[in-house]
Amino acid sequence: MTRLFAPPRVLSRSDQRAFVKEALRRLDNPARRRFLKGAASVGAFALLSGCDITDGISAEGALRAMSDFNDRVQAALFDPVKLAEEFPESAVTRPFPFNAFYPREEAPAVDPADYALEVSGLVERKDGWTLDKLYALPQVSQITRHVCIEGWTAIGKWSGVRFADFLKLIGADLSARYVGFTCADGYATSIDMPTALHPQTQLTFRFMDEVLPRIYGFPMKLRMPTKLGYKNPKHITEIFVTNDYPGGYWETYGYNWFSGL
Ligand SMILES: Nc1nc2c(c(=O)[nH]1)N[C@H]1C(S)=C(S)[C@@H](COP(=O)(O)O)O[C@H]1N2
Ligand SMILES: [Mo]
Repeated sequence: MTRLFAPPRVLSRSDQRAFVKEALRRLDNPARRRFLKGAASVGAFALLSGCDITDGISAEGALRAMSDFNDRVQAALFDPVKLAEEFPESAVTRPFPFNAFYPREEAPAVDPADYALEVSGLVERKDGWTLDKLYALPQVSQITRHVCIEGWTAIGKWSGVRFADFLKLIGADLSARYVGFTCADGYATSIDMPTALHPQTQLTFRFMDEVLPRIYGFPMKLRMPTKLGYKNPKHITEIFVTNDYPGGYWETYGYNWFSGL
């Protein structure tokens, strides 16, 4: 078997200190960083990451631990009722940017006639949802900011059903850890249950008061103003509730899983 990485290296004392410093630097929110600086020590890091670096871990293990640490701290600090900022219609970004792991011409063309959203895993009612059935649910709108990790932000208007209401409707186990998403273009992602139940997390059918256009995720996307853009799956075909970590497309390439804003 070919080795893709250099053989693992054990961290020295000074590397360990540098490592904790770097982990803290990567917590993007300054308030979180300040909060943690007080408690920051090798011991606190070990506690939060479940990884005792004083035992000596490999460089590869250290990177993974740093990422887990970031996820856990973000999850622990997530406020399930704090609302993201909402904006007036006049603040909407036109034209709204498109982004995907392919050019816009390749966005999937889902046929509404034979579409049914699958729900699976830890839910009581697994019957498929046709678009007519979904469109008949009570809907809400939000004008919020989308933040892409590639360095742009844009404000848009999205409408759909509150995701918490939908999860209750399908009898989802609300104490499960994850909700996962499979998409028509092969994309996938997953989120924590507290974010799934956040009041602004929306199963979105409409963009700017029109049926969600193909490039923006027809027939539906999950809109979360509390998470980075790549956590907002477009063209959803399946939603599943699980306690087994589902990961995701960009998460597999090393993007942080929690990615809260
Ligand atoms: N199915 C699917 N969903 C996706 C992506 C994708 O490639 N496929 N890209 C993500 C990324 S990185 C961003 S920034 C947003 C872009 O959404 P937009 O085209 O509505 O701006 O979709 C996210 N959801
Ligand atoms: Mo993105």
